[in-house]
This record gives sequence, structure tokens and C-alpha cells, in this order.
Amino acid sequence: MPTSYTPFASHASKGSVMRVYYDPVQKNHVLTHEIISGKRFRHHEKRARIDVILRQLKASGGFEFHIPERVPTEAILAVHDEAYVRFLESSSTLGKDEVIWPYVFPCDTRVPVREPVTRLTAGAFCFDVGTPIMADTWQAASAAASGAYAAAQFVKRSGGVAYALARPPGHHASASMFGGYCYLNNAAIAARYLSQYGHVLIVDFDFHHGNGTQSIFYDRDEVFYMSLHGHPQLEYPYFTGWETERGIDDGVGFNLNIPLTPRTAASTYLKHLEQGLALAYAKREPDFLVMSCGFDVADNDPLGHFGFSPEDFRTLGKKIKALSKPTVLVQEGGYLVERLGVNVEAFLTTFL
Ligand code: SP5
Ligand code: ZN
Repeated sequence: MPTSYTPFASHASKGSVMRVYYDPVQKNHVLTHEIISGKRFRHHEKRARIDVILRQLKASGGFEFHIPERVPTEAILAVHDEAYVRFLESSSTLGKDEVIWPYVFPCDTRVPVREPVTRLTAGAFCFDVGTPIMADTWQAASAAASGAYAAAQFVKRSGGVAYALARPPGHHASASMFGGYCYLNNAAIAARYLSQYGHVLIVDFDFHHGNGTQSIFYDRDEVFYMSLHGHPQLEYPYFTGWETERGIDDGVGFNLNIPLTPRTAASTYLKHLEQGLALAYAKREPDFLVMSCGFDVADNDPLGHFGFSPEDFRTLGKKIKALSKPTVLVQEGGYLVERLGVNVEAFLTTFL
């Protein structure tokens, strides 16, 4: 049975309450450290990110918290390859101190990868070294995907707005690869579900290019993918995110990358967003919006440098709200734990 509870219910007035989808098992996924260019860091994707967001939204009022029902396997398989999903699923049999942490990747495309992929050859399903798999990873990732899917279902039936507090995040995960702290592409699962009922526009404002989402929809036109991000010449994930990537086959013209130079001011960023939206709408007005919400564009974020203040997040929220479409908001990055709660609250409350 799905459960629902409303902390501080007295704040919640009818008609202006936003649904938040989140499952406590998403906190069981615990990352220790990562190596970036040879340097060791405490892992940026901390479970405390969830605590600060929940605490802030509960204190703010106007939010209603729901534990999502489990996403149907078919909805995951509508985005991800079966062998990949089976591999992730099987990782839940890992021992308490075991980890799958790829550091070797297939090196000759003429030599096929042996099936099934094992813990030692997991590099076949992975593109970076910052994204380990532990015993609780699959449970957390599928719960995050369940939240995005439940939010999409709610938005479809209500025409409103819902927020999936997705952790682990999703936009770097492709059909068959984990990486960038992502395992299942939560936003893509929501978008694919909604695309059964109309045209979908994904707007990705995470600081990093959503290579996974781009890849999933690259050759099709039912979902338009648009992203603003740090220029890949300087920023992760380096291999994708150029404006020359415009889609292939049926997807030509339905992929829009807006790479921005270091320290682009929020005001400039927001102008680029408007231009991007105009281009996407010129191609086709969407029936649904899915937003990949990365708060690593925030001022002082350790992984981003667009300098967004809470006020800038409010401006961004207002621009999206003004489009008046049924909208799924999916949490992606955001690593400045001290400010993450207020930034998420500033953005979300504009939709109330
Ligand atoms: C979901 C998401 O935001 N994933 C981001 C994964 C980024 N991992 C690599 C980070 C590389 C950081 N670039 C250098 C900044 C050093 N201050
Ligand atoms: Zn990011």
C-alpha cells in the first residue's frame, strides 16, 4: 500500500500543496569517496543532501510527502536495456562491505564484451570512476525512479506539478551505463511514461550536461531534450554537451545543448534559457514538462560555478511556471549541502 503523511498539515492549504515523492530507503546508498583527476575527495553525493531538503520543505509547509509505489519493471525497461537492469538488480546480493567499483573499461570495440557482465567487467556498463555500486544501491536507485514515475503519473492525471526528491540522481545514466553518481535515469523514465500521452519537453538545468538523457532520446522526436550547462570543453562530462549535438534520425532538431562559459552570470543564464525555450517551442509546443533540477548551479557549489542565489532560483521557477504545463520536477545534482535546502525551497515554492 502506498503511504502518505503530511507533516505540519496545518500549513498545508488546499490547492497550493505540492506533492513530494521520496522513499527513506534512498538514504541507504552511502558513498565514501571519489577520485577526481587523481585527487581524493569525500564523495560529493552525500546522503545528507536528502536530510536538508526534507527539513527545509517540512519547515516551509505547502508540501505533502508521499512514499511512491514501486515503479513497474516495464517502465524501467522502456528506458534501460534488460541486461543492464538485471545486472543492477543482481548487485543487491553484494555483501555488506562489498562494492562494485569499475576502474577498467572495454578497450577494443572489435572484441565483444563477454556476457553476462560480472563485477569485474562492470566497466562495460559504466563510464566513470565516481559511481560505485553497493548492496543498497539498487534499492535506492529504484526507489528514486519510482518517485519520478509516481510524480509523472500524478501530473498526468491532475495536470499539476509534482517533485521527485530523486537520490541517487539520474541524468548521466544512459540506456546501459551508470556514471556521474547516476544509475537509473529518473527524468527519462518520467518523460518516457508521459510521452505515451503527448509531447514532452525536458529542461535540464543541472550544472552538468545530461549525457544520459540526451543519449536515450537522441534518435527520437517524442521527447525534446534541452540542457544548459558548463561548457564540456572545461566541465564534466567532457565528451558531450556541445551545441553541435542536435539529434539523429527522427530526433534531428529535438536535442538542444546550450553550453555556457565559466562563471556565466545568472541573469545571462536566464536569457539563454528563454532563447532555448523559444527554440523548443518553435519546433513544437509540448504537452508536458519534465525538469532535471540540478542545484549545482548554485553560488559556491563545489562542482559548479553559475552563482545562482535563492532569488535566481525563484526567477527560474517563475519562468517555468509561466509555461503552465503539467510539470514533473526531478531532483538531480546540488552539492553545497549548507545551501541546498533553501535553494530547493526557493525554487519549488514558486510553483505553489
Ligand atoms: C548528477 C551530477 O551532478 N553528477 C555530477 C558528477 C560529476 N562528477 C565529476 C566531477 C568533476 C568535477 N570537476 C572539477 C571541479 C573541481 N573543483
Ligand atoms: Zn550536476
